[in-house]
Amino acid sequence: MKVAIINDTHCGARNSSDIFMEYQGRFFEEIFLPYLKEHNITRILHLGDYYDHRRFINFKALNHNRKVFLDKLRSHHIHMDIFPGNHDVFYKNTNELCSLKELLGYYTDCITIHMDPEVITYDGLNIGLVPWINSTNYARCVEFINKCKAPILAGHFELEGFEMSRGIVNTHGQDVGNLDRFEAVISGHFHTKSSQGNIHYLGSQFEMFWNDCGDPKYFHILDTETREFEPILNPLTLYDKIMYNDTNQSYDNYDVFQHENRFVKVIVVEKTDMYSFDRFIDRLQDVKTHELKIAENFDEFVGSNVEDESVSLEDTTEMLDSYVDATDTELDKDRLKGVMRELYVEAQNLEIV
Ligand SMILES: [Mn+2]
Repeated sequence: MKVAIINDTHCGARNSSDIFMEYQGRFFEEIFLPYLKEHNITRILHLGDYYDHRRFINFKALNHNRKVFLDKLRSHHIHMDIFPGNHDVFYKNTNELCSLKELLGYYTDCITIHMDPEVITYDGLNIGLVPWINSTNYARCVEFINKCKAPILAGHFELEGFEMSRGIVNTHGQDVGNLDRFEAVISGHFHTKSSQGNIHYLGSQFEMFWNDCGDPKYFHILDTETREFEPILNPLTLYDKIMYNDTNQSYDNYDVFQHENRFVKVIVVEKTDMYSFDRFIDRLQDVKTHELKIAENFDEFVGSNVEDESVSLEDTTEMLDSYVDATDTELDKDRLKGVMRELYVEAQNLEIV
């Protein structure tokens, strides 16, 4: 038997923006539900964060989600097991007030909400489910984890040492008991897919922020016989980064229309021809994008008047260049300088979410 696993779907994401609502709708209608139909999959396990906002939801997002997903579960005879993630609960110290209980009540014929840790069985395979752990249910959840006999554990864990988003590691995790006991631990919560040993963060199914750009998103299919989790890529993305460097390519024939209806960030690595750059940006501005950001450093504005500053932009890029120059390596140093510069410009424009 095959079970589809989703997590962190965040209905109502980004303040219930129509852009994200439609993007999520397309995933359900064009990718996820057709896949289930094609492979005769009628069971879904959701690892929490069904809704985005802990305290409220917009009616339009709620109505849209019902049409593109919940009503389809019923008409396609699909059953979903779900437990709350941190975004599904109102209070930080208890799961008692939970949006899943408030909003999924009309769907109890096709959705089972698991508020407490328990073992469920899919075709003979036991899976331990653990809801979002807070101070009220902590002892109960840890005791369950330490005694659970199921080979697979599923939760919405906040574990130390795992990436929260790509490249950013969580440094203040929760001790949830002995996870080594399990053949596999799967978890929602962090939106980038990563694994360490038997523990697997599955990552969200959508791009929701700039730090999701270039980070592939998947849903998963559990085969209860082989106990393997197969990732299925969601090909639908929203964010594009353009690394502008006119020393290694011409932008005269660049297809700007590929960025239509997308979030676009131009990261200026090298700009030697101002005229070409302006023409490229003009063409890009004529395309209907959701957002167009241009990230560059402003070396040209750091002149003699700021020479006395001990730290300046100019110093940093020069320092990076001289560092590369001083490095004893067989690698292409110009290419290395370009990569360092990309990272530097991007780091200056990093968004904290
Ligand atoms: Mn989440």
